[in-house]
Amino acid sequence: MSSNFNVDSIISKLHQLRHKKGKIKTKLKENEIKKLILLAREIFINQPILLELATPIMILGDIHGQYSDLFNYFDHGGYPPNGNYLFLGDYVGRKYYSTKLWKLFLSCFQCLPLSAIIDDKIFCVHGGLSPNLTSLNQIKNIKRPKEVKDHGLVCDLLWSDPSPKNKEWGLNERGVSYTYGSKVVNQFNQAYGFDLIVRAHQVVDEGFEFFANRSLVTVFSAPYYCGEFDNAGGMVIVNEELCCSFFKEIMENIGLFLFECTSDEKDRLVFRNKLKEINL
Ligand SMILES: [Mn+2]
Repeated sequence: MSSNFNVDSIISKLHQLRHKKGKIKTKLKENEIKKLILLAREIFINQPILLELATPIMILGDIHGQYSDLFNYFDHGGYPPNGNYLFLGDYVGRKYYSTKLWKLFLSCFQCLPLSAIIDDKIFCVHGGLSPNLTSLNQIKNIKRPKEVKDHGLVCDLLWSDPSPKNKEWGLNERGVSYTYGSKVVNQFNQAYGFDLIVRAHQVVDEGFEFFANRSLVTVFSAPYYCGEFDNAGGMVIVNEELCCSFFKEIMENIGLFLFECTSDEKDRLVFRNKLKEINL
């Protein structure tokens, strides 16, 4: 990297755009964007593909380029590095973007980690589980950069969905990957000692939605997605005791509020092993 490349000044330029609406014109030069992508790519590929993260941490689902919403989450959770965030994917929107830099962005996205584990207890992924997944080492062994095929382990981690229609595996209406039911979720969590799966990939009305008796939660962080839905945006906040609470974004600058678990819900979401350790 050349010495005049300054990430902090780029962040500050981007920060100035937080209240802009519609088609946002960045003040960045094409060359700066290219360098930024290459730098990010280098960082991603040197991280483990299955991240091992610690609490406290905040987890966001699809953000789909809803730029000013991103800052509302940062306002609540603290700006990085003061707040620690895990984003579960689908970062870009579907319109107004240059195809010129697309290939470069793609080469960067192909190096992103695919999943994460928080304090050994929470498994995080974009889409969900896979019938091909029999050991977490299979994820660790995936080589990057990776192209996503329309079937197989990587495809399922990115594109499978939970479904109440079938307790086991089912056909996915998207025409790609599978659906998985409560039995699959429970068996997976039991096999690997997880208490919760956090995934994204689907619009959910409240910004977060539980599945399989709170063994899985879908989080979606783009409120009023595309201007076509009236969904809230959600963020999972995991504290040091592995207690989860949920921040809900209703409408920018109008209603930001924190949904906290009732004490009963807290009991079920605090992970008992960890709690024991703290009490000792
Ligand atoms: Mn998705």
